Amino acid sequence: MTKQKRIAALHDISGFGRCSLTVVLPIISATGIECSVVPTALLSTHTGGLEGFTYRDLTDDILPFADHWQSLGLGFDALYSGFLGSFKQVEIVSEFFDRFRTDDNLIMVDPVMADNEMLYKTFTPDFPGEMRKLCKKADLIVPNMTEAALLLDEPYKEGPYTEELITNTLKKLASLGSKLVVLTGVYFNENTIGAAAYDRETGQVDYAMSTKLPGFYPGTGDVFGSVLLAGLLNGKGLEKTTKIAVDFVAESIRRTHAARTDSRFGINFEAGLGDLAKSF
Ligand code: PXL
Repeated sequence: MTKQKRIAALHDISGFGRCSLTVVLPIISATGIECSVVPTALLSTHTGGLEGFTYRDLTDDILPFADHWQSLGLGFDALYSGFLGSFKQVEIVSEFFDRFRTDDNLIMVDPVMADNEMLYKTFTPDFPGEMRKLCKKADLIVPNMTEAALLLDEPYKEGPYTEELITNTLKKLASLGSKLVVLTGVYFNENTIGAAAYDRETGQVDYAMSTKLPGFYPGTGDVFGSVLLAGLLNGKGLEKTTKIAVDFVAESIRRTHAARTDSRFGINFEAGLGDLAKSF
């Protein structure tokens, strides 16, 4: 019998708007992996264009979760962090990683803080420096192009990009500390967009592209990251998994676009879960 894999996901719960744990949990479960959650904050909606959201910080609950889980002897095949609300929270998540890191588990940090050249509303300009420290502890980081610029303390560059620029960016990001980097929002022309994956040990760079559709949808990074991590834990390999994740996001955007849903409500990933489950 194969061992049941288990991920600990440290993200907020945004009650409405399809991002963070309302996306991570169903996707990871659909791929046959157990998903334990450490909610970092509780919001009524995400912060991307929906006004008047409530926000309850849950930082003080994180280490008590860790204490209890350690007392139960729990272990995780991967630790996956996303939206973190404050400097203190980043420090505590860093301690959580120290407590649950083993020789063979995978730590994935999605440095959620910005998109489209802008920091999300709840962050101050010094936050990227703190996130950079957390990235050092990761085996894999998954920034978008805006987050990459912030992590590298460089000005954001408009696309279309060249392969040379993307390869240099991947290498600089890997020098922050992680062995693997998957960069999203990569495009070489106006018709396609996707991700670039880099393995520092082999030096290999792989691209996965899909047709570009207009519009901006919150939560796509969380959908992408969840499929990516589930694929890696299911032994698909970095290149193939990046392609699966890019295609899954593209198909979800296509569905949402066709239905003309309010883009702030997130992407329709639900209709793709059945096929995703079968492909794993
Ligand atoms: O998907 C990223 C995300 C997660 N959590 C919250 C957010 C966002 C992006 O806007 O606001 C609360």
